[in-house]
Amino acid sequence: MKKFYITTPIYYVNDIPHIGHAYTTIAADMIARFKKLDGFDVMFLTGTDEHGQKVGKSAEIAGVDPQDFVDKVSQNFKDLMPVIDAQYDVFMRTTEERHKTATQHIWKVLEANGDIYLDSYKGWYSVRDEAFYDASEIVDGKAPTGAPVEWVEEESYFFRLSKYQEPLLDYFEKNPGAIAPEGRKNEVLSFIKSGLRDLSISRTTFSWGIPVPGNAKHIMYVWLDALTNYITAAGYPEKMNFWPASLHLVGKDILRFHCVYWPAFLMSAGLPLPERVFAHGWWTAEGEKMSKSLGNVIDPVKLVDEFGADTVRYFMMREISFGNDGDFYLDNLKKRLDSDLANAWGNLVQRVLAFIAKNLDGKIDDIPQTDEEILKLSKGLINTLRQDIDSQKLHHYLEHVFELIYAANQYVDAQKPWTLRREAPKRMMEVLHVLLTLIRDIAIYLSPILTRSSKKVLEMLHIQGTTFETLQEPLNTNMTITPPEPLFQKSGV
Ligand code: ME8
Repeated sequence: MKKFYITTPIYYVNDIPHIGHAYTTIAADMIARFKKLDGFDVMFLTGTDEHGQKVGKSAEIAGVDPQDFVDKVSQNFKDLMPVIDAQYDVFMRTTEERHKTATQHIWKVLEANGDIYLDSYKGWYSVRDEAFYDASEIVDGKAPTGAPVEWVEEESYFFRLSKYQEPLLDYFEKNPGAIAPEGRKNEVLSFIKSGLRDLSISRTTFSWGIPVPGNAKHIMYVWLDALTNYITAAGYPEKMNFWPASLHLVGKDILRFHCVYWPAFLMSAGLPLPERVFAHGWWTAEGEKMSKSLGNVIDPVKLVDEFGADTVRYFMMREISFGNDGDFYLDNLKKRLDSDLANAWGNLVQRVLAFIAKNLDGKIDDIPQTDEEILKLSKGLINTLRQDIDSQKLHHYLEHVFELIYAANQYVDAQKPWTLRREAPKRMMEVLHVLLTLIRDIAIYLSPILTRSSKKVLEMLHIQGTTFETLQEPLNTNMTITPPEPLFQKSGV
């Protein structure tokens, strides 16, 4: 069985989860579910990043022991998963013992390869970004991200990042699909070309982290610790079952860490590089950057409470092109719910199933598959959708499925089963057979994103345990369709 390993970033436990965290997780979940239906052996990893100064400070402000603090906040992230219906395979916490072992191991390997040396660091550090910044990057006394920075002078271990400048450029030239979208790749390449300086990878002024092997005065840089989670989860330092990762999904804010530092660490450790890093865009809320101080942070739990997981998942993946930035307008979510989910998809299911339940006692004849154009369209769609998933064009995926939904609704309007019932009952049966097959196929195609309502539709058709192979099977007509409940409640705007 072909393997597919997909990851989200592991989220900082300095605060409760917000819609941005839900976003990456839903995207990864959609891809992981698709790959599972497509016959892959999938590992979907998510989790929490629990060390470092930022988390340590948050624990201090809360007046709680850091371990108790991270246990509590990490649980909030874990609890989010069933709410947004994200079916992860592994939830990694960087305070787990196996992760400490893996991180100390990789440190020793980098050291043995001559890539770590002791010196002192003098420069800017941003706790919010957990990043070192070069003086040339500081704008108006702030990091390029707008985060505050502080001056740091301390003894520090360094990683010979400069040594990997050419190998990285060479690698990305030979592997053009390794960073996407293209614009992000160009950003990474120009950052590397501007000259890589050795990277400080330990701190001595706080203690919340993994100690450097052999010199416990030093705590490992939180990004070396965090990035290593991707291989800890795969079994490192033992034999790894799932490595290299097929896809690291990240936000555009953490490109440098994933596309410069991480591949350089892996090269030094003699490990293969991830096949692809895809950086998606950033959500704002009704035109503003989401921030605690503005009080406009969107809580995914409240949103799901009000609209249901399917609507939130669908909206986030459909509303903006995956890779671009987007603005979260509640009105747009309501519009999508009403027009796409309720009026187009919900109505197709409703009108066809209700017709069969009401007029035919829920029974249709077992007639051979008819040779309708629309069925060919549906069967062929899987190839397009595979391409959409493999290029992370998640919005196109949904557009393509909805084109089929619109075509199916037009087919109902054109064939008029209610007229055929009187005039040509055999043809009516053919049409309904086609329509139920289409509804089954669409529900399967939508199941990576509309996880709950697709399951409901398949249950209405008495189908269980589908994969994409089901698409090629004839419809089972040995069942009774009962009057359907509406799939979606309109928002009422
Ligand atoms: O960076 N729009 O954790 P983090 C879209 N621990 N995505 C958003 C978002 C927004 N407004 N806000 C957050 C870290 N995200 C590190 C990662 S990985 C080895 C360590 C998502 O809690 C997006 O995926 O700050 C972003 O990259 C991530 O959350 C940052 O999460």
